[in-house]
Amino acid sequence: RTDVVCLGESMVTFLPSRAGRLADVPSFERAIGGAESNVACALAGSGHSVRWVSRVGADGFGDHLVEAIAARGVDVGIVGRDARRPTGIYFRTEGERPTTLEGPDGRAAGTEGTGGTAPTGGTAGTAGTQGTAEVVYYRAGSAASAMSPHTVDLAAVDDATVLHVTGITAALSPECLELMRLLTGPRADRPLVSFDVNYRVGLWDRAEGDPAPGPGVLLELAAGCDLVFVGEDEAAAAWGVTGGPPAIRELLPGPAVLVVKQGGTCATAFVREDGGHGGDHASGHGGGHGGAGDTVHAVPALRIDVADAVGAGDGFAAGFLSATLRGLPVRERLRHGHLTAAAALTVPGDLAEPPPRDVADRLAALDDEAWG
Ligand code: KDG
Repeated sequence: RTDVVCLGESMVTFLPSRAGRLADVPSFERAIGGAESNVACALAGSGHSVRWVSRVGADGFGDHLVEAIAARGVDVGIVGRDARRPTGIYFRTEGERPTTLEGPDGRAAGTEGTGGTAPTGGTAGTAGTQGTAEVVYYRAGSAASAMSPHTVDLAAVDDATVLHVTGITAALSPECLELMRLLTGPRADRPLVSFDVNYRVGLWDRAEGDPAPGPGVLLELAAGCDLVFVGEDEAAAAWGVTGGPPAIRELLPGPAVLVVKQGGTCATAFVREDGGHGGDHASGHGGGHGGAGDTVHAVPALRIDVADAVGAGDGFAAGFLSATLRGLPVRERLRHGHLTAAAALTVPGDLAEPPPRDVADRLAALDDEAWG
């Protein structure tokens, strides 16, 4: 049994050689992206057995993704190849850097916290300090968008302690949404299902009158999962919920564990006390008490200079999942989330080696004062 199966689309990513409009960037560097494979690579780097489940085209970009993800120690044995559909790709731009070194709130420009959501399609970094990044996808009709209950081997998906999926997949095609409904729905002997909402605005833009579901469907999918990650900002954008983490918990009471990432400030975990997956009881550690039988744990974000904000949310999920698999207390899970996110924030591109386990354990065990 594999520790974690991560299912989702990966793409060859093109990172700009300089800041500015897509129209003005003269060249790009090839990298790889894909929220779920980012989580898979970070978990493999932390010593877990991980399988990536996806589809790519029978093309050179597909070869590159499979080879690069396998080189990170992830099992790619059941990734499907599609001779008729291409591998998805996408281009990123970078906002112009500000000329002053201070952001509007007095913080150093380009500083971000680890509790944020990878802002694909949004603003990278502290508001007003990094400019707006653009994300241009070429993924409609991709090989991965043909994932469905018929093209994915459910037995291989369920042969894991944890299945990690994200809301991106739900937006790719009606077949992908059908698959997500199956994976997040009730079935015998399913793994613990972890879901990162990953609301990507550009994937949900619909023409007026389009009968396809909007981001509200992400709430329906999240409700069926055991562990859910969501940014406070994306919950507001996707579902219109304001009022902070308690209001989000009220909207999503089902998951045994709900982690709300609050931009640069904090991450808050709501853990149901009724013996659902992932509680803290064995360790004797506890946090404050929320409503409806929850224990609430909040851990401040780390403030660091950002090289590239994309991938930080995936790092957070990987760190939290790794610590969950190891049975660490909830506070430590949040700290491992922040530490792995911090590693992703310090390198260009999505992928960063997570901190070695012994180092991360030492940092996570520092006293509250060190953690702000
Ligand atoms: O979380 C990072 C991902 O957003 C990025 O790698 C691209 O998977 C991606 C997507 O669909 O936006």
